[in-house]
Order: sequence, then structure tokens, then C-alpha cells
Amino acid sequence: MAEEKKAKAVKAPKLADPFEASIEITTQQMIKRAQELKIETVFDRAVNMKPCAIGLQGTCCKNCAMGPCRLPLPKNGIEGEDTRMGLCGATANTIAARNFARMVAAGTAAHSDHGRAVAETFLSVARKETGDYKIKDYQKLVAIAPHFEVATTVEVDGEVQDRDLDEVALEVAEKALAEWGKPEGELYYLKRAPAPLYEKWKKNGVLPRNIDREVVEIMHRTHMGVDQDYKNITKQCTRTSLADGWGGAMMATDLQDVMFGTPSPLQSEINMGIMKEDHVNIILHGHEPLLSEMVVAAAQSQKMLDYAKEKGANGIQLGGICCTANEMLQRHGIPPAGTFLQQELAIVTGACDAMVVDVQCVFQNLANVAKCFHTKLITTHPIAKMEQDNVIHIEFDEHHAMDDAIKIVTMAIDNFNNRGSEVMIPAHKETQVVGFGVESIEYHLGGSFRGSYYTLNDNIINGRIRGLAGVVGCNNARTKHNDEHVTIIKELIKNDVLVLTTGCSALAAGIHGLLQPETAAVHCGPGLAEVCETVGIPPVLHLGSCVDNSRILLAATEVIKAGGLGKDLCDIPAAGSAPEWMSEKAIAIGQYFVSSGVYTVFGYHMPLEGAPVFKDYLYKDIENLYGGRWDCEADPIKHAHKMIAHIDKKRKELGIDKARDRVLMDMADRQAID
Ligand code: BF8
Repeated sequence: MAEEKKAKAVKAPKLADPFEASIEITTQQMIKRAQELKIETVFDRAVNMKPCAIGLQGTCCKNCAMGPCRLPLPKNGIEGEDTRMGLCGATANTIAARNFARMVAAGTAAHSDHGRAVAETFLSVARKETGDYKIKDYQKLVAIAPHFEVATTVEVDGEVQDRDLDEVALEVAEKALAEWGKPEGELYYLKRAPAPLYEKWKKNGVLPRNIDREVVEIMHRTHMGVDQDYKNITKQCTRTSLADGWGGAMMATDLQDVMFGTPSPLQSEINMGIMKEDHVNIILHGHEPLLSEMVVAAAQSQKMLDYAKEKGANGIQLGGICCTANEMLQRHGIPPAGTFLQQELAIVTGACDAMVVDVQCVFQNLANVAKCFHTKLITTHPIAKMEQDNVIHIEFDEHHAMDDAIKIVTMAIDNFNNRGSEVMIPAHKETQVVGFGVESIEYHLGGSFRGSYYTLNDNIINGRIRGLAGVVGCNNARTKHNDEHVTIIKELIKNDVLVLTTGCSALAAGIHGLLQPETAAVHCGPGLAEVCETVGIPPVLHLGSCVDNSRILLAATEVIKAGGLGKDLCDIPAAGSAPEWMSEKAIAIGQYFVSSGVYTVFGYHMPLEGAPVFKDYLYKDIENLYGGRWDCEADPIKHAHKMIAHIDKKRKELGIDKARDRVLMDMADRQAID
């Protein structure tokens, strides 16, 4: 009897309301579908599990076994002296700063380990140890070599000749890989920043020495009883994040471009509707194109296509999730199946014959969802396995990469006929134009005749383009899927702000039709619409994956070089945003944007509320050091208007606030504005 009562008292878990969970139609349909099949997803878990209120404030310290020490902010705030402290005496500021720093370290480690894998593979290519990977873009190799102080020409008998490119590649590869652990000096790429910014970093003692060292130093400084000054901890946050943005992530982007090709604009599709019932569907999810490039090549080979036909399929459909989606999209036009929050749902279609994952942003629950279907869930990376026994591990190695890729594709094809009757692929998909970069923005806005950032600057100065915004980052199950991304982006372009986007934000923009040139006429203010229509670009430019935020830094640097908009990145009418952030990588990115002079607004919430003094330091005082600062705003319209207000402030400081009334000047006049 008592047992019966007890059983009755256990409440059934709540189910997410699909319309509250997402604004996106295929996501709503598939959440409902999962619920009908009694398959739990992240959306259901989010309504059943509340986040820890103290962790949310950033003031829980579990860095030693005397804790966890929890220092919530009293409901009415603190009047007078803040006497809260952990057992060791650590203040709320110290605890919140340590937690923040560890997020920067983890984010930097993730991007940079990705970069290291790319650099190691590039070294294998340069040493000719692998035949599967090659150099596709020699022009990019020659463009980046000088940044590593590698000569691209040589003098023979008094005559300057081009240097052997194999030699250049080898030297670049060796110097790049050394950036992770060289014993002295500073990272090469820091000097790519505008000179005044580099000087600020130097003056403040935050030039990263090597990538690994900065991550290690954060872990040391945040160990129990080491750095107990939030300002000093933040200084190391800056140094480490710069090792990400102007180091590991930037090298990942560059070396990927060299090996796999620099993206240029192309048209593709996006959303779960790209999956095909009569095709073998392989979904690639994660981050490193080292894996996806080989799977793309294997899946497009005649041998694999013939094998798929033999098994009764009409072809092989590849699709991406998360940043792997962006990598395959920008270089091959392979359509993404969805964002971070759609990963479980792609399996719920019942048509996913294999989901292949490598590192980062992969839900462990994929294994539980895959168990309900025929889907083969394949992990490929030695550092990222899953404990569930239905997960297959095929370790990927650059020395036999194509063999591994063929094994994976064959497994998916063999699984095609094992589908149950429960296939339900949502019909909806969108078209999009993607694959912009530093090089293609230059070409598109300037044309082949005068390719440069002149046209972009010109239109910012004359006010047709009010300013630039980088809108990037994740989805977060604590916010309505895609809502903040889409609302913020629409509000920005409505106010003539040109948006550059990466990561899951770029996928969200694509899914909601914002990456089409036609968007300009529908959603943009008159100035931006005019520019987009004249040049034929969308008002939201897809710049790739999260490591490709480095492309945004370099595009902004090109704006400075073109003249007329100040001398430092903090002078440009520009702002950054991560509306639905969730990962530690987002915090590392935010910190390097702030430390590069960018006003950066995060959505949802920041884990700083329990330490108001530290929060103020990041939201206000840090601007005096680097010209950028953090902010947070959950309301998407207010969020966009905070960015626009900052852009207007910068226009005023440059003396171009009146130029929105179309004052015509020549370039010499404009450059004199500096
Ligand atoms: O690195 S945006 S959810 S996929 S962390 Fe992850 Fe966030 Fe997506 Fe790419 Ni970036």
C-alpha cells in the first residue's frame, strides 16, 4: 500500500511545449514527434531541471575539498562592506573571476586543440607523410607565410625569385606548430592587429607567449590559494583569450583554408528538410574539418555512390550539425541539417543512417536517442568517446584518413535497409548564400577592378551602412531556440547595421532566410538595402564556424587599413553579440573580442551577478585598457539597441554621425577625419 502511494507520488516528468521551446517549425514538429515516441530531448530536460541558482551567479567555489563554498548575493543586495567569503577567505570577486577564467581557459583549449590538430596534419602534408590531405590554396599559403616570418622569395644570382612552395609550406608548418609551446617570444599573429591595439596589449603585459602556457597559467592561478585579485585574474583571461582569437583559432582558420580551400560565396540549403528518405543520410556533427573533409570526399566517390545504389538508395545525402556543418557548407555547399539544439532531432527523423561526431558540442544523450532507432552513432576522436554500449568508435588518423572515411560511409550505407517504419523528415528547408571571408568581402564590395575595403568604409562613412555587428555563438535550451538570434539580427539590419555571423548563429540566420540577398529588400533599412542590392550580397554575411571568428577580427582590421574609420579596432562603429550563448568557447571568444576593443553583448545571462564589483570591472573599467567591454541583455530588442547606441557613439566620435545625412566628401577628407 505504502509502496503504491509512493509510486503515485512520483510525478511524470513535464514535457516541453514545442512552441515555447523554439520559433523554428521543423524543431517544433520534431520535439512533438520525439514526445509521441516517448523519447526525451534537451528541451524536455530543460523544463524539468532548473539551473543551480548559486552557480548561475558565478559564486560557487569548488576548487578545493573544503568547499564547495557558496556565496549567493543576498536578495536585497549588499549595503556597506561585502563580508562574504569562502573557508579560505576567497571573496565573491575572486570566486567569480576564477570561474570565469576557467571558462576562458577551457574555451581557448577547445579552439586551440582543434587548431593544433590542423597544424599537425598540415605538418604531415608538408613532410609528405600523408597522401589524403593536400594543399589546395597556395595563394593563401603565400599570404600567411610572412606573418610567420617565412620568406616567400629568394635571391638567386642577384635576382629575386619565388621560393619553392614545398619549402615555404614546411617552414610555415613548423613555425605554426611551435606556437603551442615555444619557450620564448610571443605569438606571431599578434602583429596582424592594428599597431595601437598591439601596443595596448604590450603596455598591459598581455601578449601571449605560447598557447598552451597561457591555458596552464590560468589553471595554476585559479588553483586554491594562488591569484586572489580579480583584476590580475582578468589580465590572464585577456592574455589567454588572445592566444585563442589571434592564435589557435586564427591558425586553425588559415591552415584549414590552405589545405581545404578558402571559402568563397556559394548557394546551398539548410534545415532538417535537406535529409532525403530515399538516400543514405549521414549527419556529421562536431568541429574539425579534418574528419568531415575526408567523409565528403569518400561519400562523393563513385565507388561509394555505386555501393549505395546496390543497397537500394538513390544516393548519399550528407548534412551537418554545429560547426562541422559550417565547415562543410562554406567549402563544399553541403547543407546543414541544423543547429546545436537540433542534434537529437536529426536522429528522431528515423532517417539518419549514421551520425558521425568528433569533438565539442556533442550531447551524450545522442546515444540514448540513437538506441531508439537504427542510427549508428560513431565517435571518431581519441579524446571524445561515450560510455553507452551502442556507440561505435572508429578512430580517425590523418595517416589513413581516407580508409577511415570509407569505413564510416560503408557502415552508413549498410545501415540504410535497417530503417524502421518510423521515418518522418520535416519538409521545411531554406536556401542561403554563404561562405564569405576577409578575401571575398574585399572582392564583393570592391569588384575585381578595385578589390578593397574602400567601398565598405565609404558606405559606413556616408551612413548608408550605420555600422558592423558580429552576431555569433550558440543555442541555449534556457532560451527560445533561434528567437534571440533572429530578432537581434532583424533589428540590426532594419537599422542599417551590416551583420557578420558565424557558428550556430549563422545556421540560425540561414534557417530563417536571412542569408539570402533578397532579404535586403524585406528586412533592411534603406541605406543597407541599397548597398546590398547594388552589390548583390545578403545583409547578413556568413563567415563560417566558431574558429572563423578570427575572420571577423581580420575583416575589422582591413577596415582600419582602408582608412577613414580610426586607427584601432575600438574606433570602428561596430559591436559584437552572442545572443544564445552556452559554451565556454563563447566566453573565450567574448573575452578576446572585448580585449580587441569590441563592445560585446551576451544574451541570456552572465555568471557574474553574485559578484557585482567583478561584474562592473568587466562591464565598465576594462574599456579603459583595451577599448572594448562586456555587457549582457536578455531582451533581444533592447540587446540590439544597446549595440546600435554604441555604434552611434562611435560614429559621433569619428565625426561621421552627420554623414547619415549623406555628406559627400572625397577620400582625402575622410582620412583626415582620423
Ligand atoms: O563552436 S556556436 S553551440 S557549435 S560553441 Fe557549439 Fe556554440 Fe554552436 Fe561550434 Ni561555437
